[in-house]
Amino acid sequence: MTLQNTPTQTARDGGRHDSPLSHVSPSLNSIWHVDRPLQRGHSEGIHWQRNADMLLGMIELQETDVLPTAAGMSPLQAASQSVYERLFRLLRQQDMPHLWRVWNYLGDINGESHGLERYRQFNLGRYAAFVQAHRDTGGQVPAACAIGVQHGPLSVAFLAGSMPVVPVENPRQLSAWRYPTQYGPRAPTFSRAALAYPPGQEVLFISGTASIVGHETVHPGDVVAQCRETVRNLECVVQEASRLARSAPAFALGDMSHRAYVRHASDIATVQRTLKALLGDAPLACVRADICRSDLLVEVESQALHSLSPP
Ligand code: 3EB
Repeated sequence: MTLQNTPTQTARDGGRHDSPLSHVSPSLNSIWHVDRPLQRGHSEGIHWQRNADMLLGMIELQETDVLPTAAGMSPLQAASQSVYERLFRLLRQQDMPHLWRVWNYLGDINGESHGLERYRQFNLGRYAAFVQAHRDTGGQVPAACAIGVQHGPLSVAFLAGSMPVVPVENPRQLSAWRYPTQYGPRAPTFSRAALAYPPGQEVLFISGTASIVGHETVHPGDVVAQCRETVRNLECVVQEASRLARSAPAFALGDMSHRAYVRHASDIATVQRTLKALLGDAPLACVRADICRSDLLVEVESQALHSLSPP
């Protein structure tokens, strides 16, 4: 059983997953290959595919299709809670308990309504669903990204497995689940990276990583400096992941594949050039998207697959 992820657009046997953003750019189309037959289904509003070891799901929910369940709750908060409640119900029904990696895409992420930025509304709903499902909200949490698109439904893709991940934090950054309330009433529920274990493999998922040191944005307004700080953060997470990893040799940024989300289209060439110089020949896709803090101009997510030698 091997897992492969290629940035191509060609579907092969096994699993194919079109990212919610694949209509925006083919480089956002992520295809996971597995070499054993998959079972497919649709339940809880989620399209999913699974084998014995892991499950890949995708759900889209229109905010107008969800009724807020409490006074003052925004439609996005209600939709976010509903998406994650469905996700956790599916994982329970499928006996696939461990959430590995989540890709969250929401419209107008920095917009404000109900007295709160929409990303912060999303955090309220996500957090509530983790609590409702008796899940850990700090420590054992999945790797993730939360990215803004211009419009469209709340779209969440996820990978889950029969085996738990080893969460990885970044010593240069406060764990996001410990962020103080200046970033919103509920902290985001994700780890800086996760080591996941399909049979015979070790997969490193690095969450969306940005120019944040401690909990503060550094270099506002300077996209090149933000790129450099982001790479320093990636290096630090990779080092921490390698310390916790079972596979050898250590993970290295130059052997991973990367995707950069860039706030301003006019910065894409600069980001491409700056990151290329720091990441070498590693595959890098740059796409336009909004980032969850309005002062962040760029965010990078990365992944690598190692095979584990048999014991
Ligand atoms: C940060 O470090 C940048 O809410 O799931 C990165 C990765 C970010 C995931 C999420 C948010 C999320 O806080 C933002």
